[in-house]
Amino acid sequence: MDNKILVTRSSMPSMEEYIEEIRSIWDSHWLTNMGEKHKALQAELQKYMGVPAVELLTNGHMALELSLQAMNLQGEVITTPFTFASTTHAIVRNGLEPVFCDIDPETYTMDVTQIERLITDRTCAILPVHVYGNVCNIEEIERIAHKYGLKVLYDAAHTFGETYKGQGIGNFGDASCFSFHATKVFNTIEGGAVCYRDPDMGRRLYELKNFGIHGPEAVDAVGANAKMNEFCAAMGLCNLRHVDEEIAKRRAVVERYREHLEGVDGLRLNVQQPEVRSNYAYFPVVFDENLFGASRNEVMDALAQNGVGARKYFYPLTNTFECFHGKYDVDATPVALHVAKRVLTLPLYADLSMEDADRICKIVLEQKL
Ligand code: T4K
Repeated sequence: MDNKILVTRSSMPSMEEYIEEIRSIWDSHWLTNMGEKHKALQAELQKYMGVPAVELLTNGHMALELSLQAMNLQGEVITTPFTFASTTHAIVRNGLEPVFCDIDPETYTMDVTQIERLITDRTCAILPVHVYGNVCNIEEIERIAHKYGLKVLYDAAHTFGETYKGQGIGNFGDASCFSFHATKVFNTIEGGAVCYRDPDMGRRLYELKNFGIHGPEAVDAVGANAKMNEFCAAMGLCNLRHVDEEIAKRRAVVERYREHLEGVDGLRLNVQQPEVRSNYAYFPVVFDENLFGASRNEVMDALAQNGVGARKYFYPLTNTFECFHGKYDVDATPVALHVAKRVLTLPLYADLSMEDADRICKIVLEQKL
């Protein structure tokens, strides 16, 4: 094992705690298909997230894909290219057309002033991303969706545990999709969830995640298999006990980074949103080479030479992916392109030591001319 620092490191309970949690699985031999752990995690999460309903799934991507399918949409979906591949792929894999909206230069979330001009008679939904845990302009998105009769599905993969104006972040839009991947603030190894309000949405999601099976002899719909298994749910039950402490530790790292990097010419640190209780999911820094004296790539290389693995989340933009063969006009989202070319997310996880945070900042600042 080397002592490299990677962009993140999975949170894990003690081995003893996990073994204690999974012990009953050896008694029951019940490994998957909505067992006791699944039921317990679902109930715990509903409380913790402060939402009316939550459905557990195998991962955040299937949460997005099946939510779009459950909404029974056709046509165009307005979304952002400044995101992980999953967001755009979920749209395309549903036979829907992504229409890319530019991003706001402060929050990197969808620029709501650009949405209305992208609406056509084929638009059926808006799929914004609370990227890095930065909350979208929820009120304006609701207003536009209401005015044009559009569905709203939030990609909330980065926002587990956040609140906006005191309400759990899963309460907005028609549904919100969360990722519980190993790299996230809260993980179930692999996993995801959808928070929703409409019971019909819940019924449809359940069908889609379990082959459309309604009873031993009743298959009423064509569904996939996207059930969370008992070992993943058990990991979630353990991690949930510690998540507040984990978020507090992440916050301390973020504050340390800010002490070193705030106010440095040519560095733009992530926005702090007063009405959001943050989960400190990511620490993106946007480098202005002309002011700072070194480019994002030069800083990334310098960090790598010192065993520090920062990442370019989110470069390249999804609308430039090779799999789309130049189908989308990247010049239509100039702010997203500008940020994607300059952003670097620094390592961030609960157990990152203050000494390592200091060392990372020192390497970054040494690149400054
Ligand atoms: N929407 C958005 C906006 C998302 O960001 C994501 C996922 C999704 C939807 C889809 O959710 P999921 O279907 O994944 O639940 C990672 C994650 O795999 C992905 O979940 C995440 N977004 C994305 C932003 O990051 P990679 O390709 O960068 O992961 P990887 O394997 O390079 O890991 C990054 C670092 O994490 C490693 O350097 C070390 C650490 N790590 C990784 C793994 C796999 C661990 O500490 N433990 C681990 O088990 O995509």
